[in-house]
Amino acid sequence: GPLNETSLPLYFGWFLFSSVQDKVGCTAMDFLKTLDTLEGFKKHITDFTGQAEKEVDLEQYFETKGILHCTTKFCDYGKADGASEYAKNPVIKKSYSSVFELSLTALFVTPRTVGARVSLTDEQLKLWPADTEKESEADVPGSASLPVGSRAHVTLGCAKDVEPVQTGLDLLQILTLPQGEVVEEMKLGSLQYYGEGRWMLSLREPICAATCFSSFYG
Ligand code: 2AM
Repeated sequence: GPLNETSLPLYFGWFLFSSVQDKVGCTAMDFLKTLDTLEGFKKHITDFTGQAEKEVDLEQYFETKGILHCTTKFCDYGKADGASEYAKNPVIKKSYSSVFELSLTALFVTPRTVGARVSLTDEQLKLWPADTEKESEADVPGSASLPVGSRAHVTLGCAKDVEPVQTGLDLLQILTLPQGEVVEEMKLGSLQYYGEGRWMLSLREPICAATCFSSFYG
């Protein structure tokens, strides 16, 4: 009935503990601060500015939005396909409000978004809707062939007028491309360029992020 429908959240996901949010936020800011000073990045500056001589301050370029989290299921208050099935799934109910340690294995940047890639364990994949990557095929051709869970990420920031849903699509796009060119070995890991302003830093030491599986109503 209508009551049931209104009780569905905007989305389910893993919410980073506040201490972890600070840590991840700082790591991302340090990365952006360094990235825009690298010669290898400046060489491709037109990807971001459209003009060769212009500089970009990546820390200013991206806006941060709300509490850091990894969305598992976007429900749109019940309007999204499969929302109520997901919410009713016993595995979801059982895991609700439990603590999970997510492994953040890479940071990525595009002219639209900045995010962290999340590598899910088999246990965590049980909370991940199995058709996510297949349903992304229309937006990002090639997604359907990627392993389940490939879209898992934490949005760290979006460029002006860009919605956070873009972050997962940007990640999927990078993952469908051939290995990027290694441009720099940074303290945090190796930095690869994938063309068209797409950068990915594979972290030497993944960030272990304590989270709570829950939902957001807004
Ligand atoms: P995100 O997971 O990339 O951050 C509220 O908008 C949250 O739901 C955001 O976290 C956002 O993106 C996610 N979201 C919005 N629309 C979505 C969609 N169509 N599919 C998956 N996630 C979506």
